[in-house]
Amino acid sequence: MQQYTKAEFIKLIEDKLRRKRSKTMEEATENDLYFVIASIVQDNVMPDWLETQKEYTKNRNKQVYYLSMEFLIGRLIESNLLNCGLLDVANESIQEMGFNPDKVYNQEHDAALGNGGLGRLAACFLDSIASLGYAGHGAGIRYRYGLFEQRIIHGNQVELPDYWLKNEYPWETRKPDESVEVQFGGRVIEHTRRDGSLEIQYVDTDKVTAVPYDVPVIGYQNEVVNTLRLWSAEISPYDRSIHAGAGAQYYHHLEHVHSIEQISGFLYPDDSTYEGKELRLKQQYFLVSATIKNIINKFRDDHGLPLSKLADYITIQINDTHPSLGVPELMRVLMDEEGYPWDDAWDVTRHVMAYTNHTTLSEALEKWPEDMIRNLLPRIYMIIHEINERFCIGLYYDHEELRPHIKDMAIISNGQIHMAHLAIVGSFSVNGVAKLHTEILKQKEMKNFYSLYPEKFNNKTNGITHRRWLLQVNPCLSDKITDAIGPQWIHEPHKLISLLRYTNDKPFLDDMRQCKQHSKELLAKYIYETQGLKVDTGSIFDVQIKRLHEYKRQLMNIFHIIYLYNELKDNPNMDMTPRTFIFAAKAAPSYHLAKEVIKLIHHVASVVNFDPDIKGKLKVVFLENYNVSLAEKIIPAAEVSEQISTASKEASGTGNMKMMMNGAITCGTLDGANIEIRDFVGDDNIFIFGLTSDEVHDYYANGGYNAQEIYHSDPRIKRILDQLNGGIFGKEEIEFKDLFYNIMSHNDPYFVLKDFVPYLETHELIERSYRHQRDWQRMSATNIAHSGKFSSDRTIREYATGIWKL
Ligand code: 26Q
Repeated sequence: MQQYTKAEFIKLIEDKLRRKRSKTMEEATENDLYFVIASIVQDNVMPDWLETQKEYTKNRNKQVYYLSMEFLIGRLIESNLLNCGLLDVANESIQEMGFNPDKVYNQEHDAALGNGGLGRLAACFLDSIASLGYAGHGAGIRYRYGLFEQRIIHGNQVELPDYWLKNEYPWETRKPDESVEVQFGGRVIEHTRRDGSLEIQYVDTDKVTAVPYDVPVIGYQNEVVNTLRLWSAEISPYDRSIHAGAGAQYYHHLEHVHSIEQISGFLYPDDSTYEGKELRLKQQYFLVSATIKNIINKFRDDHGLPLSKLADYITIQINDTHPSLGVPELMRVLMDEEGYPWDDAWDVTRHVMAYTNHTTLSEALEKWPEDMIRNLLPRIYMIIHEINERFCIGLYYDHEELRPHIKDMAIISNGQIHMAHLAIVGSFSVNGVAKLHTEILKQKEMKNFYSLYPEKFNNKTNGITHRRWLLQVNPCLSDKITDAIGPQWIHEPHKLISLLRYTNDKPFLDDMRQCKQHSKELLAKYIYETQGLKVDTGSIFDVQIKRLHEYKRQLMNIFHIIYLYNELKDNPNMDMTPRTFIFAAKAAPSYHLAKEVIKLIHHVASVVNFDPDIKGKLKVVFLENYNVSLAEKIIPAAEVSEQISTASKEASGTGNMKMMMNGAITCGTLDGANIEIRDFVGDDNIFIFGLTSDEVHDYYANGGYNAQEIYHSDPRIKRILDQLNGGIFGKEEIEFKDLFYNIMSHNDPYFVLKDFVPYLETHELIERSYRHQRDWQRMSATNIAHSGKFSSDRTIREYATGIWKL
C-alpha cells in the first residue's frame, strides 16, 4: 500500500476534489472531503485487491466463505485508513485543511446490515481473516434498508427507515458481469433417462437476478484485500424487456418487479426471536443460491477440477441456521445440474458445510412450515425430505440407542422443518461461541446429536477485532500501551499480557486514568450536545449497551437504579460515589415488553435526573439509536460493564470483551464468555453474582421459583414493584402494569427478583472498590492485559486450524 507525506496527501485531495467534485479546497465541505478521501483509499486498494485474488488462485489456496444474513460493518472510513496505514496522515491533512477529522468521518452513513452480536461478529471476523492473510470472504445481502433508526418520542421507541444508500456508497463496486440467476416457485418434472437415472426439470419458475456488489476487506498493513460480496435482487434483463405491456398488464409487471426487488429490500429487525415470514425465507434462499452458484463457477474457472474435489478447496461457514438452506441447495446443484448421484453429492456437501450456533433460546430456533418451503422451493423441499428420510432410517437401523429419540431429532416433524437439525446433519462441524454455550449444546439442547456425532462438536469462543475496538476507538490508551510495552501487541494481541508488569506502576496507571477521564469527557460532551443533559465526569460511568431483551435484564439494572433513588430519597445525605448509568438499546419493533423497558428507563431518568434531593449523585442516560458508531463513542468511556443476562441465556456476548479491552470492569453473571473473562482475570478483577447456569436449569426443571414469595418478603423489592404497578413516583398516569404482571403472574421467567439482592450487593461492592482508585486502576489494567485472548485474531486462528484446515 502506498504511503504519503502530508503534503502529498493534501495534493491528492486537491486533485480529486477538482476532478470528482469540481471544487476547490476553499469550496469543499466535510462531505466532499469524506468522499474524496474514501476514493483515494479505494484507488490505493485496487491493485492489492486484484493481486490478492490472483495469488489465491495461483497458489490454489483453500477458500472460506463466511455466509451470513448479517454483516454489521458500521463505518469503514477510519478502519480502512487505519488498515492501509493512512490514518495518521489523513488526520493531519484534514486538520491542516481546517477541518475536524471526526466530523469528516461522520459523513459516512453507519452501515447497519445486521441486528447485533451475530452481525458484528461477522464483521470482526472479516477484519481478522484479512489481517491474518487467510483466503476468506464474506457473502451477504445488500439490503436497501438497514436496521431501523431509533427515535425516542416521549419515552417511546419509534422506528424510522434506514435508507443508508441515499448517497453513493464509496466502498462498493457493482459487478453486473458476475450476476447469477436464482429461481423460486414453479414445478418440478422428473424424467427417467434410458439409463435409469433421473432427470429433473423446473418449469414456470420466477427468476431473480442476483447482482453482486463487492466491498474490499482490507487487512492490517499486510497488502491483503479480501472481499465482502453483497447480493442485490433485481429483475432479469430478459423479463424487463418482454413485459412492456399496456394497461393492467403493465401494473402487473410493476408489481412483479417490486416483489423481486423486495427480496433485498430490508433487514428483518428481530434479534433472537424468529418469525416465519415468507419474505425472510426468500432472502435466505436468495443468499445461499447466489453464493453457491458463484462459488461453483469460480471453482471451475480456478481449478478445472471435478466438483467431487470441492471440499478440498472450499469451506462454507454458516452463521447460525439462517443460511442452512445451503445444504439442500448444494445437493441440488451437484445432482440436478452436475449429474452426481445422491451419495456422491451428499459426501461433498457434508464435507463443505460447517455450522455455527449462536443461541439455545427456544424462541430463536428456526423452524419453517413444510408447506411454505414446498410452495416456494419445491425442489429444495424434495431434497430436504429425502435427507430426512435417509437420516431417520439410518438412526433406526444403525443407532438402536437413539430409536426413542428419532421424533425429536427428525429434520421434519409436526409439519415443520427444523433448520438446526438440517444444519447439524449436513455439516462436518458444529460449533458454539463460548465454552459454557458449547457445553450446553453438547449436554442439553443437542445432546442426542452430540451422542450421534461427537466428532462434529467443537467450541470457538468469540472475539472482537482489537484494531477497531482498541487501536481505532481509543488512540489515547493505545499510545500509552505502546509506550509501556512496545508496539508488538498490535500484531500479536496476546502480548497485551505484558501489561501485567505495569499493574503497580504509578506513571502507567496515571496515564491510563487520564485516558479514561478524557474519554469520559468526550462522551459527556456528546451527551450534552445530543440531550442537553450535564453528567458528572467524576461519577462512575456504568454502561449497559446491547439489544433490548428480557434475558439481558436491562430491567434488573433499572430496578437497581430505582432502589438507589429510593434510598437517596429516604436519606438524602447518604454517602455515595456519584453514578451515571448509561443505556443504549434497540427493541425489536413488535417486542412489547422490551419497548416497555425503554419507556421505564426514560421515565425513571426524567424523575431522577431533575430531583434536587438527589444532589446530582444519580444520572440516568439513554442514548438513542444504538449502532456501531455510537458504541465506538461509549466503550472507551465505560468503567463498569453490565453483562447481567440470566445464566445460560447469553451464548457469548462480545460487548463484554470490547469494554474489558478498554479498561472497564465487568459486573456480570456466570454466563457466556463472562466465565472465560473471569477465568483469565481472576475473581479479584471482576464482579460476579447471581445464579449459575445449572441452578437456572434446575429451577426450570422444577417449574421455576416463587417470585411472589420474594415480593412479599423483601420490602425493598416490594416497593419497586409497587412503584411499577401503581404509577411510579407519584405520577399516577404512568404505569408499567405489563412489566409488573410479567414478573408477578408469569413467575419472573428471567429471575430478575431472584438475582436482585446479589446484584444490589455487588453494586455496593463496586461503589466501595471505586473509592480506592489505585486498586481500581490495577483491576482495570489487569483486564486490558488479559483482553488479548479475546481478539478475534485468536478466534479466527482457531477456526482456520480446527475447522477450515487452512
Ligand atoms: C431469524 C429468523 C427470522 C428473523 C430473524 C432471525 C434472527 C436474526 C438475528 C435470529 C437471531 C439473530 C441474532 C442473533 C444474535 O445476535 N446472537 C448473538 O450472537 C453473538 C455472537 O455469537 C453472541 O455473542 C450473543 O450472545 C448472541 O445473542
